[in-house]
Amino acid sequence: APAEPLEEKGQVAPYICQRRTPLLHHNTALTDALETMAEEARFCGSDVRSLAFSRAASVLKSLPWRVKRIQQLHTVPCVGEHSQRIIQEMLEDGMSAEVEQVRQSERYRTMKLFTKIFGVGVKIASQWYQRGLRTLADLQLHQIKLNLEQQAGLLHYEDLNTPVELWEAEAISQVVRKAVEQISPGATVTLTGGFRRGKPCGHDVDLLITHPSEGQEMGLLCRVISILDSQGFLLYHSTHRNSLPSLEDEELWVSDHSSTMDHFERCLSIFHLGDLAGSNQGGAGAQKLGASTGSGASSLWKAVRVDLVETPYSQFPFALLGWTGSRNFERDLRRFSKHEKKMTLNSHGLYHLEQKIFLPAASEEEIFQHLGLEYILPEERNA
Ligand code: TTP
Ligand code: MN
Ligand code: MN
Ligand code: MN
Repeated sequence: APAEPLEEKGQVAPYICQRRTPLLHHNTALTDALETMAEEARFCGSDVRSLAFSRAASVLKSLPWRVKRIQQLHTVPCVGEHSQRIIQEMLEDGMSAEVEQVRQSERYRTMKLFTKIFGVGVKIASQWYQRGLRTLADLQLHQIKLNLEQQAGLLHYEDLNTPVELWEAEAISQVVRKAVEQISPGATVTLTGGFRRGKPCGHDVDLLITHPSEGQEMGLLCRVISILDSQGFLLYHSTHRNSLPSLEDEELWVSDHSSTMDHFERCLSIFHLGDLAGSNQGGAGAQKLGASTGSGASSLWKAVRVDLVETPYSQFPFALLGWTGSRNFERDLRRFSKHEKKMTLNSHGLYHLEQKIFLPAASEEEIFQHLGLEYILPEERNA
């Protein structure tokens, strides 16, 4: 066995952003169980409980060794009593009766089914469950009113719940890049989200659009969307024009929502990934995009969720850091900034609350430096 790991001697840092969390780790069975509990708590509207399970799962992902005895966790932070009970059950029996009971419960299964519809959150799913709905067909039977987003989500339910592969994400990035360059040479398209963290597949494609001359990015997203639409790539899109407020307005940085604020122009869309019948090997996707005529057999094409975001160049490093995730990593990064550094961090910038100054950055590395944190690579942010 390797030397007794440091982590067993109380060396695990309390904040996720102070730790390296790889995609593949040593405690998958335990973290799957804890994440089921976190999801179940979220389905019940217990966000605090959900966060506790989520934090316990995150810390186990960062351990460079496999947990074999519960005593090994005594000096590891963020593992609460209930999480410890689940872990103990798993270590002793290879499974947790409590987790299995959740997984088989009608409520959990139904909530899972409904929240997997694009545009449906815990609140709506919960209402449907209360009304006695149990299947997707029940939505039609009960003539449930759906908004456009949810209608698209239901129509493409299967496709949107089939993982998006890296080659598909790259093919879509390339299509967007072509449209962007056509409108504004010099503008760039960056693949972010889970794929930037090294995930081989994901639930959507997250793309950031910017232009090196500040101001040139304005209106770009809107025009890109209209080109893509006219080229037949879009099955659904909805643009949110959150006009960018002046960052000089201090209220933005001191309010309760300052660290979750995201005022970028953005588009939630569903792409039509054409003719997948042939090869789906690396890189070949780009030429195949858009090749089908649309309403045909689902085996010939696939619907893929794409998030498009337009950002001014001066805010790009902050947007990149904010959109790379994971959500758990982002949450702790912002919590650390506020509580340990008296700074507000969001996808637009970093503001020192006591000195009342902005801390500009030209790269993610500089943001970590401002916060006094060691740089964590995107691949190490899979908390
Ligand atoms: P997601 O696309 O939801 O998650 P992901 O890319 O990590 O995982 P998956 O592979 O399943 O797609 O979110 C990516 C990041 O975008 C996440 O860290 C939070 C950020 N984000 C915002 O900053 N604002 C928003 O409104 C949304 C929806 C996401
Ligand atoms: Mn994503
Ligand atoms: Mn996304
Ligand atoms: Mn389809």
